[in-house]
Amino acid sequence: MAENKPRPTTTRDAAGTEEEAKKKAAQAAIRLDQIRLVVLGWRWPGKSLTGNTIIGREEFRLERAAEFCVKRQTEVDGREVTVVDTPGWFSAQDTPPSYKQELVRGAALCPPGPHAFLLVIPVGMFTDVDRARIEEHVSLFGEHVWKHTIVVFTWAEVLRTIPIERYIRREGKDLQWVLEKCKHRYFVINNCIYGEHPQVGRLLEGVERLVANEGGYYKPEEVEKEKKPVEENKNTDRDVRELGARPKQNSGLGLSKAMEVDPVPSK
Ligand SMILES: Nc1nc2c(ncn2[C@@H]2O[C@H](COP(=O)(O)OP(=O)(O)OP(=O)(O)O)[C@@H](O)[C@H]2O)c(=O)[nH]1
Ligand SMILES: [Mg+2]
Repeated sequence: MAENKPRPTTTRDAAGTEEEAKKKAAQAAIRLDQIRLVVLGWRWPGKSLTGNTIIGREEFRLERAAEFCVKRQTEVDGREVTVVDTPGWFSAQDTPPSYKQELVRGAALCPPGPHAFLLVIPVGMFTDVDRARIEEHVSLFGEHVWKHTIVVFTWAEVLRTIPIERYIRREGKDLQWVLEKCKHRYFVINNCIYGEHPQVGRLLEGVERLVANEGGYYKPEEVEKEKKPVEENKNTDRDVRELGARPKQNSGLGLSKAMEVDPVPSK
């Protein structure tokens, strides 16, 4: 029967297969045996549930306002994956110093340093205050943390058929500023899916590409180096000494910068 005959390979098919093979080879070349992740975000956007989705089990408790970091490990496709869940920062008031200290401790819980920080943002209204709070708290890890950060969107089911790109455009400059800081690395996670599903593998491949592009993992000791010029020039206050770099002032959008790294594919 005609439909059972092998299809003649066209130039286009061959080019497509070659492209596919190249992609696979490139991904295999940057494959890591171990992946260390720190999950960040304000309170209640789904940090712990995202951790559970990655681990594939209910390991992080979905209790409200967790105060301490929790570390869990699993194996995904032959890789040892470590996930550190952190306390969320406060949205409407100052985050207590003890929470900030615990947050910063998260990076030290997976020595020699996390490969990526997953900044969890729930799909919904995103304001200038959200942006400022993210900047303030992510900066506790030093400016170089942005090179290792991927935005992970939760609650994406509320978008129904709206593509995430349209949501990002519609939310405007504040959300776009965050994505620009992360070189447009983002991933849409479906926290309603547990266990075997290719989304976790795809997220980990995105982390591997980040590590290849940025030249390694996040090194906590670099925060000290960043702090030095500030300490030499100014009398810093107690919080800065205890917690790392001082939160920056808003520093504009810089949206004209070209996309340097492919978005982490989310589908
Ligand atoms: N429908 C839906 N529910 C979610 C999603 N992510 C999280 N949730 C729910 O939102 C609530 C908060 O999730 P958690 O993972 O505990 O949030 P968290 O960020 O760890 O919260 P804190 O530790 O208190 O800061 C829980 O009831 C979750 O089941 C999502 O993507 N979709
Ligand atoms: Mg939690």
